[in-house]
Amino acid sequence: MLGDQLSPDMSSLEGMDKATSLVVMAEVHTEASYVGHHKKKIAYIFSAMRHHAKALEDMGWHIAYTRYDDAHNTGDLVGEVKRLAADYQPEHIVLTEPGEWRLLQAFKELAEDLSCDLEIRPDTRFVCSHTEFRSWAKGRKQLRMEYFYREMRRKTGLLMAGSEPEGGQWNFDQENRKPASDSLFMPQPFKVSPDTITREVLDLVEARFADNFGDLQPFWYAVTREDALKALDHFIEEALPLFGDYQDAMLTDEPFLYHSLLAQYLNSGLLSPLEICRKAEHAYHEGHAPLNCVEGFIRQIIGWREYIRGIYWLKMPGYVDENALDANRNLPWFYWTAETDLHCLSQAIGQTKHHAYAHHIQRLMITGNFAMLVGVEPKQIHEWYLAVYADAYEWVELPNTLGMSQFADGGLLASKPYAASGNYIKKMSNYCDSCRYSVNKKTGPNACPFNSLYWHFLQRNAAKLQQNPRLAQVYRTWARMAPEKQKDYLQTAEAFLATLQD
Ligand code: FAD
Ligand code: DLZ
Repeated sequence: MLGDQLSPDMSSLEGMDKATSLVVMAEVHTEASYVGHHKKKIAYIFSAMRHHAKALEDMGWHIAYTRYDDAHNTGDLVGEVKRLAADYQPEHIVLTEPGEWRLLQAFKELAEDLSCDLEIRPDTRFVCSHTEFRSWAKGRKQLRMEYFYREMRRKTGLLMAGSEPEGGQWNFDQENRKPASDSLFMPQPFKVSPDTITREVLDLVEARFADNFGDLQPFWYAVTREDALKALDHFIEEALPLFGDYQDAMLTDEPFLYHSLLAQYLNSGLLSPLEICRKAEHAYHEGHAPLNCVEGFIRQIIGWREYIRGIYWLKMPGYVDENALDANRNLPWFYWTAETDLHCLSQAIGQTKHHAYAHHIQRLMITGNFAMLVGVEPKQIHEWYLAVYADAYEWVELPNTLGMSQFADGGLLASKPYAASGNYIKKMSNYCDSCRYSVNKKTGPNACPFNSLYWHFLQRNAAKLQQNPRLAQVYRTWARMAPEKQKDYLQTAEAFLATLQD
């Protein structure tokens, strides 16, 4: 049972006899170091694993749990299975398929080596199976989330009035995406005090991962299913009624706004997608939360999350190497320190360091947008996102980064690059008020760098992007610009790019 398989109803346990089976779980060096994970992410996974092992034991399962510092720990998941298989001589080993391609390959190779049978079962915690996604995608010229999402609504019956969508529309986004005002009441996240198990893990992480990115303290995540359910109830009660309205907003020193903070619980298995969506749907039927918010929230989970997973398994293993825009700059060093005078970046990266969390628009339109505009190599920014967020596993992080935020798949996932100048940031946040750069200035040393980088990006990639119908208007604007103005933009961007340190 892997570190993100912490659900009570894993397919690997189905039909197994508690009396004769052994559940194997292992904290291992290779998983804790394939990228330099945030300290909080490691602490979260290890503590949730230890709590889950205890919960399974309380349910009557026999557990072989390898702790990170155990003398016999081989340091690797495959190594642990081999070691225990040699000790226990099982007739049969059962695994729910890993969420990451590299681990699935490793276990398939292990199966060749073992003297007993290794059965890999589908992960039934998702709404859409691999086969179903493949058959939906087959033969379509373009894959678009919106149509997939409608299928998932029909399949689950969520927010359906018979065969029609509740409220007569599938999507209420035109009512969402308002900028937030800092006078709004902000709900605080659900926080749990570390218990003895978590405190032991925090000591371990402090000792063994001292040089990893991020602040370990304060640590307040839920690490049990019971507490994750409380976090879900807290979100529904406090934040869901305004989730949609302020989904895309950003405010200085407000890292969470009306977001759920549930992705890490969902991705590691403490919560299931359908239980979350059913509770949100119930809040709508009870009159507690409006349709635009509940529909928007449910779409993120049965729409985006499932769609992203489908793309990952459809396109791996080649997907990770895609680089459609031939971007090759090293990741700027400030992504690890938050020390930059661009206030929006320092806010998004600073809270990432502190909480291992940033919400979607910060990931997409601040750190992702900037990396794409300056031309960071997709693999480097992919490894950064995989390392720094508590909810990051490759199956969900990679398509979001490579496809949605960097356009490195050439438009498979997004119909146009999510490139934006400072204007977007000004509209959706109050970051620009506290920035040393002026968002209203277009060129020169005091102008918001996003303004000139935007045009530099479009000009640099014109051969690849100007045929895109969704970019026709911006390329016409560029073509109509006076040559002196174009030169100013490009020179301002070049001067800024020359200051970036990796
Ligand atoms: P909320 O805003 O409250 O949304 C509710 C839920 O919807 C989330 O918990 C999540 O499960 C789901 N969701 C929303 N958007 C997406 C999406 N695009 N893809 C998948 N699920 C989604 N999400 C991850 O779970 N893990 C990642 O490693 C990850 N990496 C990302 C990298 C980039 C560059 C971008 C642009 C997005 C990434 N996302 C990732 C998607 C999204 O940003 C996070 O799911 C969200 O910010 C998590 O915070 P939350 O739980 O408060 O989400
Ligand atoms: C991310 C992670 C970490 C940090 N540590 C472990 C671990 O020690 N043991 C484990 O079983 N899983 C861990 N994981 C999760 C895996 O790296 C991997 O991302 C998922 O299992 C993929 O489905």
